[in-house]
Amino acid sequence: MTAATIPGLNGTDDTVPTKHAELLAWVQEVAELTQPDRVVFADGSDAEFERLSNQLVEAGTFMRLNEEKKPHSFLAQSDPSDVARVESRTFICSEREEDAGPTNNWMAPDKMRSIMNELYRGCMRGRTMYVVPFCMGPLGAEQPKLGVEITDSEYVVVSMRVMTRMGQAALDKMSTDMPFVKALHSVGAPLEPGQKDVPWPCNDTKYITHFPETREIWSFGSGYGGNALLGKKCYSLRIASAMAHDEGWLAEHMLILKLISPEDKVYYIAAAFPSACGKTNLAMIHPTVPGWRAETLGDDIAWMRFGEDGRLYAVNPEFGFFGVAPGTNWSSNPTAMKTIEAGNTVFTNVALTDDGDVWWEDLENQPDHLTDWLGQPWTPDSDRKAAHPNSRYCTPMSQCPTLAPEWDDPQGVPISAILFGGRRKSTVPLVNQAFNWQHGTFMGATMSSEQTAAAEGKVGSVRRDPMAMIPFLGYNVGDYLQHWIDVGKNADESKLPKIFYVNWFRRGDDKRFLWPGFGENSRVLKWIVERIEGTVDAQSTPIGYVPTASDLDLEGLDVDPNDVDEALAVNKEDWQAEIPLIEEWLQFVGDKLPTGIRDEFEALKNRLNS
Ligand code: SAT
Ligand code: MN
Repeated sequence: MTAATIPGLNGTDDTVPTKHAELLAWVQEVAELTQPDRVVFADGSDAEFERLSNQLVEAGTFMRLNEEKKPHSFLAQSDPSDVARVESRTFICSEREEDAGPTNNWMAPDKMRSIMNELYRGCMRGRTMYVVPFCMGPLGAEQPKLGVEITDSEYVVVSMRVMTRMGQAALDKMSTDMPFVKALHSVGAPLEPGQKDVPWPCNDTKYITHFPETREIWSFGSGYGGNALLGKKCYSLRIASAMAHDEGWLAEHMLILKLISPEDKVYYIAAAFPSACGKTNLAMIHPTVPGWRAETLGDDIAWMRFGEDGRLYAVNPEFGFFGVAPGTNWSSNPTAMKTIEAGNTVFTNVALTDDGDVWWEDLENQPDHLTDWLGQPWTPDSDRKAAHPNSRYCTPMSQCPTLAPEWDDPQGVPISAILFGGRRKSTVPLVNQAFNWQHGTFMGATMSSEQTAAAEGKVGSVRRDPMAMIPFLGYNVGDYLQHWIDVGKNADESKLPKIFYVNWFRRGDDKRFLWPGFGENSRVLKWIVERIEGTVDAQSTPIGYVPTASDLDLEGLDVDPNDVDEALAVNKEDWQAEIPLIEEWLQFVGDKLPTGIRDEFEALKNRLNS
């Protein structure tokens, strides 16, 4: 393949920076289909970031923030219709419908390809097509997990540079024939000659589609977050979960946290909560229990494989944080604030202050006047939010002051505990330990949470979200749960992580939170570590092992002891009321529901009735 066969190629010196035949053929095919004015290979350099961010400023997509307050940082305001993942437009296009399962939208791959080929035809006219090589997880891995995103969005290119190991280094790993995930993205807004662009091009028709068998992603119409930064949910969860199923590992929606005891003993913990339920806050926790320290390895995704010693090792495939801004502040998460303030941060849909800084709900020092995320004047009297509830900061992980030194180690870190959790006002206690791996899998399988703003849908309604993976499964949920059970069966259970279920969000009669959360969650983490070490007690309840208040280190905690008791209570009537809801969910999973999960459900009912 020569440069001349790629229409519009306009790389740095008009030569292609790779000899990877399959990649070049694909680039050519996409360029012929989408008809961009230019094709550029992204190299991931500082100069490229500079050039593209200046271009975005000129186009009105980016606003450069006050250099003293937020160095080298930008604010983007999206089209008001393009603000979150669109689950109703997200598809798993496996050959057989049953392989996508009851929780995913499905369409036959051929049919989807023909619909999308029509949408893609000429869709990059008037724009530049970027070829963005990237690697999920450390570049030094024995088998680096490579991908290439083709996109017509500069916003995506600069965001991919923050969120992934992007550019020439990833391309070099691909050599001439390494397999890679093909990820095609277009905002779907071609420009006629002379037509002026809008600050946030997108299309009312949106498709976020995955072909798990061929490990491909095709996305059209949206420029935001998980819809467009295809290394994140699309690759690292939907496609990777299918890879993990085939290859015997786990691709999970989990943070990775390092805890260090006063005796300097290290414990790594992975935790799955749905989007916008505090994963980032827990990943950056400042323990309030004296002598305990914590470091951060990841806030959203964990890939876990067995090491030679039989333990489960986790790596974070990402390179940056794409965190929810509202609620983040100097008291809830000072580490995130410091990471952001170090600069190089892209904000989307937060509010702009009059002196060129950003603001969002719950951030300290609320100004008297702002420009809100829609570009309208805003004052504290306004009856709408200044920042969109799913507004985000996109910031390099390397700037995180609590980053664990082993964060880029291809070996990963051995996990001692897995936490599941969600947002529940009632029923679910502060913490609860599974009896064993299969019971823990059942806990994860029946996880529930109140809907947040991270996806379209009614905020607050309870939905089942197994392992916080419902929106991110690349295959049938029944097969997925069986895969979890099999992982346990094939392992030495004594070396497997212990499984816990937490709920920081339980409320009392007057709706107040029963547990203060944030740094005080370290008291729960301490109990978890002591359970791993076998040095602390728990009550055996019908739902699992639950501490009493006296099992927790509550020294210096300023809360009503009755609240702690209430936060820990396992109320049989509440759980009996939960049974039909779990039943309904298991029915929904259908034929592929593993017997192991059914058995655990029967055992739970028996324990509640005895
Ligand atoms: O928009 S993203 O999918 O990247 C973030 C999230 O929902 O967790
Ligand atoms: Mn997430």
